[in-house]
Amino acid sequence: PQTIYRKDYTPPSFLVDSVELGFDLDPARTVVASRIQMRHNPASTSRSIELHGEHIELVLVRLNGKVLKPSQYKLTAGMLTIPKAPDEVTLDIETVLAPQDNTSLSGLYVSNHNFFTQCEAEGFRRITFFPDRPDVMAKYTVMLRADKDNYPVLLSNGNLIEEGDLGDGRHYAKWEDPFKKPSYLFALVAARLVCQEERYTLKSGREVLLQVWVEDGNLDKTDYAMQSLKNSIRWDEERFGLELDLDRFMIVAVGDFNMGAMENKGLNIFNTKYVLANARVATDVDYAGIEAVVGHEYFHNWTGNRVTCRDWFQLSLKEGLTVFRDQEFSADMIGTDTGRAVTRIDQVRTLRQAQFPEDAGPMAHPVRPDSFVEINNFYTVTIYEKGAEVVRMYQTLVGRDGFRKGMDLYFERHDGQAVQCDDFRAAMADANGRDFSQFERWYSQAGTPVVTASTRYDAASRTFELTLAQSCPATPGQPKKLPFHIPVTVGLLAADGRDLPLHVDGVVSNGAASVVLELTQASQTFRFTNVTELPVPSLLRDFSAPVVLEYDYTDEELLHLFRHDSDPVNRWEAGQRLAMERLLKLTGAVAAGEHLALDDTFIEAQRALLADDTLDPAFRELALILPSETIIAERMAQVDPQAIHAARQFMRRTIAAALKPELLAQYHANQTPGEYSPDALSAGKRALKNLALSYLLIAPGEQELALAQQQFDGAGNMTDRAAALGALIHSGSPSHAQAALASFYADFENEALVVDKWFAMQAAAPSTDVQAVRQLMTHPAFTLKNPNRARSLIFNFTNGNPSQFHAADGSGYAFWAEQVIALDALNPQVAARLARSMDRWRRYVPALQSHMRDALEKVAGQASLSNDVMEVVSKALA
Ligand code: HT7
Ligand code: ZN
Repeated sequence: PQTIYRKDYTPPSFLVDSVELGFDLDPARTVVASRIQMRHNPASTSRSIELHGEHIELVLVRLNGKVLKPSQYKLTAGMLTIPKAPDEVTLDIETVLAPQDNTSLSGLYVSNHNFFTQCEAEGFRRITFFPDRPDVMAKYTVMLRADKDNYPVLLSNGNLIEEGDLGDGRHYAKWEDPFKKPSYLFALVAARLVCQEERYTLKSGREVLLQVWVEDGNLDKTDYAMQSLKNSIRWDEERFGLELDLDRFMIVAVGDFNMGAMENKGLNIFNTKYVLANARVATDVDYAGIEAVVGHEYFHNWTGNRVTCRDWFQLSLKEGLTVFRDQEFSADMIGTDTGRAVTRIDQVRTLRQAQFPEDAGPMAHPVRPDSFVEINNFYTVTIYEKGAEVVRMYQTLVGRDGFRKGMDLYFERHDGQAVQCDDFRAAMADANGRDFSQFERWYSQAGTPVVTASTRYDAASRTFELTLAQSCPATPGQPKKLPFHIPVTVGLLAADGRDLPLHVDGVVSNGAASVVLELTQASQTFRFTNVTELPVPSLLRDFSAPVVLEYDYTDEELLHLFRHDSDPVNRWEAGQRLAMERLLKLTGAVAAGEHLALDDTFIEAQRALLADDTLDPAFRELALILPSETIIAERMAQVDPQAIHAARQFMRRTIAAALKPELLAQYHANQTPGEYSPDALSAGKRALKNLALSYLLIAPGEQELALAQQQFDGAGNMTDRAAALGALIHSGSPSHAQAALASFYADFENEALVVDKWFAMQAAAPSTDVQAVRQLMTHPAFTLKNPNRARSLIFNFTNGNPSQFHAADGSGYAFWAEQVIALDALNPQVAARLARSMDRWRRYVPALQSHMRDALEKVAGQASLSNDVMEVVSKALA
């Protein structure tokens, strides 16, 4: 496969002014006619028109009215090239495709008898020949023709300008998008669907039509998506002064989808998972996901659509920024400081669980990569989540108002353009009079920086010195790194737990409780003055940069922070550090066959936190969750998954036994009677209650089993029902678990998203071995073709059940190889994601490593492997 380099970027040879597309939709044979108005781009030296195209049949191409003979163009595997074209060109192109055979879900495809498109990143070339690159922006007019009975609804981007009957049982609809857009934002839907719709008045007084389209039978599950859309529109007006630019905004839900959702202009297409919700079928986590993804796609309308990417190396320009925006939206929707902190803690957990491992593995890449083989492999946690952290750091450095000024300038300069990450950085710098040239390294250098802190207190002069040193591990292709520009937010706690007023030499601090220090050199010392007593430093408050912070805290200091830190993120962090130290020791003890023990100090701190009713239940729940097995593994030089699992289980069992009365009390205190509401306070209560339940069910007696069974039988919402089912599955009582699983399936077999949960919970249970997963694959409801279903069972096993996936005999890896190969034949994008489960194979104990290498080599040795999977496995093996 060919590697594409950022440095090789050249401007498009021809620009496109307008595109007219005509679709005669038929699942077996769809005919697409396109008329493209092009003109030569003065910025290019080439006179050849280059049109991407793949998996489609070219029927005809006409240039300025004349049919071209095959000798007048070149047709290779992925490209149609017309040499020596004149300045102004009208191209007519006809292609034929078979959407019903398209299992890749990229381009035009059929899902449950309906037509959908997915064009990002390079799906448009599976529909027609076109310069399918984001820096070619054009106006689109689209004519859809299809059978009226089977496809009563015909949608595309922009405004509906005409519709009618064709007389032969077919009908048509013509759509026009008034905005120029890149081809990846094109979409169509031809389907039997129904919609919830509402007229909504923007702040400016303009009225817009909002629609949420779903399959018949799902209209009782669209309220939350609609509400989230309205909240998103209002939030973007208020926080960023950005208004919806269209008269009509549509969301369409589809059951077969490779990712979460897609921001096509005016016609967002969503995975059903991020649209459908009611109390019966969706959990609190599902509701939060819907709010975040509806917001995310809506916010793309400005950050992504109005201002788009010059090339796919700039992907984080739109994705990192839009994730940051959806994170801020979700935090603002809760509205309280602790609510905001809870969302921040969740973001930190995701980074540590997924992004830090990526940054330390064979697929590590900068936020703005220098090369790729398959762009679909670069929709990563680094581009999205680390990209969002990079955007967040601007806000930390220039403040909220400064950030808004930077955004305003970005739109003033670049509305309607396809630009680069550097343009965003320049807008932030220029709007705030800042020099962000060193900040560029966050875009160009991969790897997670390590910041090592050391301190010195001098009582006589009342000074406290904080030395921060930074380094960054080597990553593929980048052996050496230069220092980053890192904002480190710091507070100092007094013995009574309060924040000391801060005065730092050379930094404007004015006696504040927190100060943002800017670490730009390899090592720097900051001098705090007038420090009246030996403080406990609270470092990297609010997780002010995506780094690993090392500081030699004593247990006493961590306990002090855990009890008192005014920054809830660092309060949580202190608890995680206390737990992690113990988990690492316990893991060592398990491996050495030593006696296991957990100290009272830790347990008592947990007890106090659990019972502290002044704290938000959502915060207490997060503070009680131990670092995951994956996060523990990242801290070990050689990973022994069985030892980690045993150590973590021991700790959970010990906590459960010691805190039983408190857990029971919290279980009862945090009930949420009455009508279900997904609001943050109720969801937090349920989370704490259900965490208590899961602890109580670790080694349950009859009473605890009865409690879980009662909750399962009587639950008025899916959060409580699924939590009870999970607790029963993990209880070690197969009879209870099997009965509950059977009744759950019987109740929800017609709800695809709930059946996904049913598979997922079993896949992640430590009692489920590879044989059991194979058995579940024979269940009539299982299919590899549906990405949600494949993820629910297979990904949840390989990524969510480490002690079984890493079985000593390598059977988990052999299973992985089989599934990657099988999936690759259907859907390379999804297969390549599964292939990533083996990224960190070199860190495992030697016996496992050799099984893992065998499995990787088996996949790599397959004939006709997709570029997607080939890139992942060859980088893993390199
Ligand atoms: N921008 C969207 C990306 C996306 C996607 C990419 C590749 C293959 C399928 C896809 N579906 C959606 C989603 C987003 O970030 O909003
Ligand atoms: Zn996005």
